[in-house]
Amino acid sequence: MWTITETTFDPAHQNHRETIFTTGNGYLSTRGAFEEGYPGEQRATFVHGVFDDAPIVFTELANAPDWLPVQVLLDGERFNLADGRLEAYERQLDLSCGLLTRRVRWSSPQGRRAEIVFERFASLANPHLLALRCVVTPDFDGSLSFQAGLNLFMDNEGLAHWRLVDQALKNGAALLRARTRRTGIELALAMRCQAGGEDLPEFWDVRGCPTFAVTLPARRGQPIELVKWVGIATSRDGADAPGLALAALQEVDSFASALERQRQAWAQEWARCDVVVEGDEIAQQALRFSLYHLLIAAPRQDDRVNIGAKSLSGFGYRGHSFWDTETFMLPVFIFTSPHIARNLLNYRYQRLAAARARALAHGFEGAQFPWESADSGEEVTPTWVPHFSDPTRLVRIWTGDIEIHISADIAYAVHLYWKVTGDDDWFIERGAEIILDTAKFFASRAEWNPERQCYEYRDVIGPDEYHEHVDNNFFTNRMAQWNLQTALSVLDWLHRHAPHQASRLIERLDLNAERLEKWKDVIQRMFLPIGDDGLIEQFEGYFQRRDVNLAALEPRSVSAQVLFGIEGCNETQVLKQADVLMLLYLLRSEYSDAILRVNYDYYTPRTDLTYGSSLGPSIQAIAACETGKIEEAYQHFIQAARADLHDVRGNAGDGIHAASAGGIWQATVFGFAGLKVSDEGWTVSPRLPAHWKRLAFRFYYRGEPQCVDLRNER
Ligand code: IFM
Repeated sequence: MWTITETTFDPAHQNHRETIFTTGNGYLSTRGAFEEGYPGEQRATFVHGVFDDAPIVFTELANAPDWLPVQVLLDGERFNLADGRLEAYERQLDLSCGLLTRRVRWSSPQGRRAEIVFERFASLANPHLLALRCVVTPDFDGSLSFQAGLNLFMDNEGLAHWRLVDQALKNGAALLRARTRRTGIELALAMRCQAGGEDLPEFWDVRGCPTFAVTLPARRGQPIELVKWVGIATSRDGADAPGLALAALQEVDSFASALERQRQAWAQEWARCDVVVEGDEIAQQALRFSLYHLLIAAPRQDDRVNIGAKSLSGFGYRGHSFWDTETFMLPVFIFTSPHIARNLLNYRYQRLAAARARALAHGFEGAQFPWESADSGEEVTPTWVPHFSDPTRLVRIWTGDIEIHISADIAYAVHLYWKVTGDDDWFIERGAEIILDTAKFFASRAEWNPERQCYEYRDVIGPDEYHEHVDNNFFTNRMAQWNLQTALSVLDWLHRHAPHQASRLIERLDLNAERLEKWKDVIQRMFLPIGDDGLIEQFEGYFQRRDVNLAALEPRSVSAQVLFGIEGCNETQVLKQADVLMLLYLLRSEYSDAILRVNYDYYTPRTDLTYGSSLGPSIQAIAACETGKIEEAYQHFIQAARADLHDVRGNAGDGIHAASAGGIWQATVFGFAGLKVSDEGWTVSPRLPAHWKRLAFRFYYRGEPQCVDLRNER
């Protein structure tokens, strides 16, 4: 199951499908909009790192000048699906090689018929190259025209980010240069088009929209092919962006050979990452679809960028990154593509200075990473946004102020990368500093409660964002404690294995004896109560909140927060996503099976799994596996699998839920296969759903490729 196929075109779902059919190569992604355009489309290409200032959200990925436009005219009648008659339609994304194909049979309003096939891909072999082919087989004798162009005039839902620098014809290629209005990033597109093996003869120097055109005789049943090549580069890639864009066009020969290179490049990706499930086509498709979307968003050549919560596939969250990367996506890369994981962690390392400035601005020490991060590493969470059901009201967003667990989540990811890859050099040079400086932050952020004689974190938001301004969120307290404990053992390790770096970091971060004593004290006296029965209260006072029977509210199609309102939901025990269970998953070896079971049983019926956060179901699936509830785990897994393919929350048009994509892989590998790693090696404890016949996957452990192939014995 390597394809996603659509056999009818329904304009009501076009934005969702644009997300699903996104193509990309880790440098950029282009949504699955039609080459010729369609009313209501959300046409977009996003290039990693190309941010520009925007009101309310501070900064956003700027929708790049469009490389897609192709107009086809049958005897002068412009092909488009809003006109004429659509006689046959199929769109297919080949996940094995990132090729998007659309095949239509169309009859114009005047009755001219043709089969039109579009194919396009973003080259993985050369990230600066984009390829598009259009083959038209007319059912009439007459003329056929192609107009293939570039379009500067793209915007982000009304906000224009681009100024024209210039455009020109250079050695047969059309060159368009643009610059973002506030950040001054230059982007260059170079285009070359051929029909029937010849360059298109006409060049229309339309301002902002350079276009090549040709009109050819059309003969019934004789296919005519247009190939459009676009080179793309930005000033982030080097001083001469136009030169780089033009250079990408030098290497092209035929569409077929470029596609062959594309297949080879993708084959290498899949050789590392593929997961095989036999006996369950839905699971198989969901896994490959998720991996495909992670792979097209994964920066291979650039360690100055992160992956946004919606990857590069939509306008949602404006390209900002959250803990979604480190906690949900990064494990996939750590295990299958360590070079990509390292790039993503370098992004955080390079933003330590901004994280330090942020801690200082809040009156703390160390490094406090922002809840939402973009280019500079400063906090870019919007402070106020329009209310989801009444846009005339504003809602205060508190996550950027108080969802502090992200700093520990990043430290956790650094540690996981080190543990799994054994990359001591990177850890000594960079990773250790992240763990030490986030620990420093958590020690200074901890508040001493003299009555209880313990340390606390007051006024925070945990992973469950239905509850704001809570005290002693267990997840936050325990992850902060873990961060401090890990920092001490890292220091100890550095003293033994890299004494020079240990001294450097001690000096640079001022890790004097008094400070380290304080760390030990915070660790020892952190407020972390667990009930006699093993039940953990998510935060202080949670059990006093109104209990709601979520099951009794079915059937429903909106989240509990929409049902009860923001304040109303805050007063209930309903969770948006795993919180205590998330912690028990991350620190699994430190809590007993009995503790996991009692908390799973308590929190699962109170979690808004279908309509709450898309981050929820995959973690719930892993927790269910760990408690031996395999069929229940499978139901959670399927909920995650449906998130984007079936647009369960109705917002997939905003972009892929990239954390859920990572969670699906984790649920399979850590949940159903039960993969666990330690310093001694790795083990699996398979607990496959009854109908799965086989589960096989690969990963790297300490630089060596490993292979797991499980057959269901049941
Ligand atoms: O990071 C998540 C958060 O956990 C839930 N709200 C959406 C964010 C972005 O996906």
